[in-house]
Amino acid sequence: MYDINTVRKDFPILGREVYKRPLVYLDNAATTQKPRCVVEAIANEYYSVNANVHRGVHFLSQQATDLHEAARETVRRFINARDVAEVVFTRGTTESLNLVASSYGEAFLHEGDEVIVTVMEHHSDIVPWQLLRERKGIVLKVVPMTDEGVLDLDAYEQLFTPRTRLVCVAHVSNVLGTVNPVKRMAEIAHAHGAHILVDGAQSVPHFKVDVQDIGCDFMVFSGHKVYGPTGIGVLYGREDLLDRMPPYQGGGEMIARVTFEHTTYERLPFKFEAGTPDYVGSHALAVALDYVSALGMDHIHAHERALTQYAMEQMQAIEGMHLFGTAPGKDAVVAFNVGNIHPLDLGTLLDRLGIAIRTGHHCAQPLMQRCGVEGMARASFALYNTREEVDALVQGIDRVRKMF
Ligand code: C6P
Repeated sequence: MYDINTVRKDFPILGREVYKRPLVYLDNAATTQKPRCVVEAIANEYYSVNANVHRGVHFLSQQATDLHEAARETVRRFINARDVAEVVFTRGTTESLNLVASSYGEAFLHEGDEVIVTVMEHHSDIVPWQLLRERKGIVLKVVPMTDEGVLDLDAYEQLFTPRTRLVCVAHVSNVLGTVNPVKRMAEIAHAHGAHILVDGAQSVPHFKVDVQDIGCDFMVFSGHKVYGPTGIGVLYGREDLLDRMPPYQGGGEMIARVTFEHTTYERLPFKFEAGTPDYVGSHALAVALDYVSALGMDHIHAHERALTQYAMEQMQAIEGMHLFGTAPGKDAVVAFNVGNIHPLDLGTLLDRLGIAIRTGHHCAQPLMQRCGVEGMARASFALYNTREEVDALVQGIDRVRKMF
């Protein structure tokens, strides 16, 4: 049984007040709060294990290395990668995407080659490809969507040419909550001889993501959005591809042997992990993944889907409400505007009621342009949010609306 009251007790911050009101934290797509076990894992490692990994022969270094490599295995299991060689630790989704753009771009992309992105991508899955376009003259193509926020799969298929090399798609939109059909999109990409990268920043925290089942070539996510610490993230890549890609950065950890004449590189995944890794972060991420696994990703998903549906129903009834993203099966994110109220005003006034939401372009300006707005307000849910919090949001929005 998924007992929300027990679950909430694991997150001390949820008990605090802001402006003398109970905190209603609905900005989970930006970052999630951390359960006690994750915070304690960080403190305990610094208190009693801390040493640099992969270098020392001494006890602490070996213990820290064991925790770091055990974390890699936890991630592997969590996303069902074939081998730990396919799990690269990075600073987060953004660095993972830049790593692929830089390294895959170097190995596989030439002038005139095409990369397909979608209209609902986050800037971190657009700008690295634009930087590559400036460096290498690749061509960027964009999958359009319907007004409901559903990708147009016919249009997607028509974008492919013999020069298409890679597709990059958000598994779940951080604005619309649309769950994109990445498995089908992978089949189509592969049928055209292209690779596919799935941005799992907004899917990994909400439901089981199985990279082998999806059949993707790359998948990226951030630790801090899945109850882990900031500064740690993951790049999953198919081993044969990672093997053929050059290092992203040079330094310690990623080399086999260095002379002034010639350097050879470490085996996977270390080839992509130059410098001291965030070994405390990786361990704490593993603790977070174990935490959500123990709750059950299916339970978390069911809870959040029901909450999202409830929020959509309640919010729809508010006068002047415009909801963005009404795709069937949408997940954990509700973006909206109310009448002519500027989203920043809405967010600021809700904040005074203790309700934390995000406002603005959500790092998806091309999507804002597609929707014909400068910005939106956005509530996003996590495993610890309740119906009462949705009610507080709805009442809060209504109260703000009446002020205008
Ligand atoms: N979206 C949001 O409030 P980083 O910052 O590297 O952890 O994640 C970047 C990122 C990439 N892809 C998607 C789909 C995302 O949602 C995000 C982060 C946050 O929506 C911060 S802008």
